[in-house]
Amino acid sequence: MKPLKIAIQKSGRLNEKSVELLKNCGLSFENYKSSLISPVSNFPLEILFLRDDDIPEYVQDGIADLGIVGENVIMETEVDVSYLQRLGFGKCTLKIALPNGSEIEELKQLEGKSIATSYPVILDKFLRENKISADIRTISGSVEISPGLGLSDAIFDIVSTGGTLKSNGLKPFADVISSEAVLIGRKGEENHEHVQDLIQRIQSVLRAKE
Ligand code: PRT
Ligand code: ZN
Repeated sequence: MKPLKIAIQKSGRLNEKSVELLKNCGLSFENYKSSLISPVSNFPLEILFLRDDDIPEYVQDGIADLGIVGENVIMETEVDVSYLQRLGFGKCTLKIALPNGSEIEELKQLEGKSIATSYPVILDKFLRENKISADIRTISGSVEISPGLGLSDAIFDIVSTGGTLKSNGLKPFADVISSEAVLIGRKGEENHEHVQDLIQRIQSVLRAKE
């Protein structure tokens, strides 16, 4: 039988915890930074190391059967995948933040303002739900410096400790979604024997941590 494929982040905030989780499940594999694919020697599984942004689509399209990625990335890419298990790491909140001196006090005062973000889909949905029409400026990184440069009135970005907001003269204003790393799977494959086996191993690792 063909081995399953699980996609995890190649490098970045979720890489180490994803590798640790799989190792704690008893899976034996090499974690070379240079390789994009690593076979597991004691389970019918291969590990694909990818940019996190690509993981949801790879799983939706069946290039990978499973993936470990932040919920924020899944929501932003609007893919159709199964949520199999919350993993308890990579926790963060996506927030709208304002410059310290901003006169904005209520959500509706964002009407007509510009908001810089790397998450335009999630922000657009939130603004629509709140019947606010604002100018979403999509930028790929360093969103926090945008108000200081006069490029936007507000930002919408990932926050964990809030230190980055603070050091850029920004303050949290509205929480939009909270996120953590989750195990996702291709639709229709949830009951595959090895998928179930892996979910059970992951659940017992998580239980042992409680
Ligand atoms: O290279 P690749 O595309 O794979 O990685 P990436 O650079 O897109 O993502 P990465 O590694 O930065 O983050 C991966 C995932 O970790 C995100 O999609 C979130 O689900 C999750 N996560 C958890 C975070 C944070 N916490 C976080 N703090 N992602 C980003 N941040 C940023 C935050 O925006 C700020 O700029 O880290 C900075 C520090 O945050 P504070 O609030 O602690 O100062
Ligand atoms: Zn990314």
